[in-house]
Amino acid sequence: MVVECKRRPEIGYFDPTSITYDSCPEWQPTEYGHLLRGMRVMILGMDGYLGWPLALKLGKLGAEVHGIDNFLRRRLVDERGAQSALPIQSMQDRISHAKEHLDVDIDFREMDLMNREQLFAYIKEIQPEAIVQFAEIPSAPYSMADVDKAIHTIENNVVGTLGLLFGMRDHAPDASLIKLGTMGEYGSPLTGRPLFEGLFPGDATLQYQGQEWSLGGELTPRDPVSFYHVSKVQGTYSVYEACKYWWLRSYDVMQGVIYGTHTPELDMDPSLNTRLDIDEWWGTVVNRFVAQAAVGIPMTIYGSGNQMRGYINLKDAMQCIVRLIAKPPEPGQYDVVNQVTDVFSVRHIAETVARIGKREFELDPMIQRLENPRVEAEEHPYEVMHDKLKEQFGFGSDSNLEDEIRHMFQAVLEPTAKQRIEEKRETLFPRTRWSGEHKEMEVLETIRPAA
Ligand code: USQ
Repeated sequence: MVVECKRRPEIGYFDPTSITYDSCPEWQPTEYGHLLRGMRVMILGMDGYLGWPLALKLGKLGAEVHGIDNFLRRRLVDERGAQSALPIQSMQDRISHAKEHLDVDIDFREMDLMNREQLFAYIKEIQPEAIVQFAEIPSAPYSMADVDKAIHTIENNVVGTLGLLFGMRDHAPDASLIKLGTMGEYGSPLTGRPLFEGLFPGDATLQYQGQEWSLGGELTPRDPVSFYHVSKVQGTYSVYEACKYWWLRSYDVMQGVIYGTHTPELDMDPSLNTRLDIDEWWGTVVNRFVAQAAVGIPMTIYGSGNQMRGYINLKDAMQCIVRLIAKPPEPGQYDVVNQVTDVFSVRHIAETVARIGKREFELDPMIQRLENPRVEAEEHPYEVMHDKLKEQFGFGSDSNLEDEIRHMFQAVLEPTAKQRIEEKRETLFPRTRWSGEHKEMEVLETIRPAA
C-alpha cells in the first residue's frame, strides 16, 4: 500500500509500513505521545474553565492554537450574581500573558458557535486538524432553574454541536472532533450494570425469554439526570450519526465531575488563572466544598451524601484531551472514552476536605446535610469502566484528590480569593430545586467531622 502525506503532497507517495513516527518529519515526540508538528487545533469555548488551560498546554507543546468564545460563561455567572473565586483576565490580556510567560501565540476570535456563517468561514480559513468542542453550557442546576434556562441550554448545546458537524462536513472533513460529553449521560443504574465506555463491548449479549442477541458495538442506554445532561445525550446522537453519514471521526468524552485549579502551564503566573466557580449553578462539588470550608460555610451535602460519581482533576483531564488529539480516530470512527480516574461518594469528598482543612490549614470545617434539591438516586451501585485512556492512549494519572484539595486550599485562602468568595457568600447556598421552586433547603443534619 502506498499513501500520500496530506500535509505535504510534494513528498509524493510512500509506503506507511516503512516509515516510523520518529523518522517522519511531520511528527514530533512529546510527553503525551507523538503530536503532528504545529498541529492546527481549534478550541470552541476557549475562555472557559477547560478551554483556557487546554489552549496553554497545546501552545506549549508546539500546536498552532486557534479558538473562539462568545464569553457567555462570564455573563451567566454574572447573572447568578456570582464570580470566579480566582480573578481571571480578559481574553486579550490572557493572550499577551501567555506570550510573556510561556512564549505561545494564540489566535482568538470572539464568536458565537451559533453564528454559522462566521464559524464556517473560520473553519474554512484555518483548516483545523482537530476541533475540540467545549462551547456548551455546563450546568445541571442552571438547566433546571426555569423554562428559559432549560431551552437556552438545549439550544446552545444541541443546535451548536449540530451546526458544527455540518461545518466540519463541508470545510474540514478530515479533522478529528473531540466532543465533551458527560458521565451523567449514563445516570446511575440501580441494577449495578457496569457503565461501559459508550458502546457495548463486542461480546455483550441481551438474553430475554430464552433467546439471545448480540449488543456488541451498540450505544449503551442513557439515563440523564437534568436537562443539561439531556443536551449532552442529544449531542452524542448527533455526533454518532455524523460519523456514520459523512465519515467524520470523533472521540466523545464522557467526563466525570471535574475539580482543581492547576496545570503546569497555569502555575507559571496568576495572570494565567483559569476560572474557579463555586456558586450553586456553576461550581462543581469538590471546588465548592473547598471554598465553603475556606470561609467557614458548612459544606452542603445534598441528601444522604452516598451518591457516587466519577471524578477527574483538571490536570489529568488536560492530559487526556491532549492524548486524544495526538492519536486521532480513523475516518468514520466514532468512539467513546470514560474520562474518569476515581469514583467517590459526596460524603467521602466532604470528609476529605474537612480532614485536610483541619490538619493542614487550621480550619474547622463543618458539614451540613441538606434536603436534596435534585432528583437523583442517593443509594446506588456505581461501576465505571475506564480503561481505554490508559490502555489505548497511554494516560497515567499525575495527581490525586488529596493533593488537588491542598492545592486549592492554598489558592482560595489567599486574601484576594477569600474576599471574592466572601463577597458572593449567598451564591454558595443551593436554592434551585428540580421541582422548579427556588427556596432554601431544609437542614437535615449538622456534622463536625472527626480530624
Ligand atoms: N452535590 C452536593 N453538594 C453540593 C453540590 C453537589 O452534594 O453542594 C452533589 C450533587 O447532588 C451530585 C454530585 O454532588 O450528586 C455532583 O454534583 P456537581 O454539581 O459537582 O456535578 P453535576 O451537576 O453532576 O455536573 C458536573 C458538571 C458537568 C459535568 C458533570 C459530570 O457541572 O459539566 O458534566 O459534573 S457528571 O456528574 O458525571 O455528570
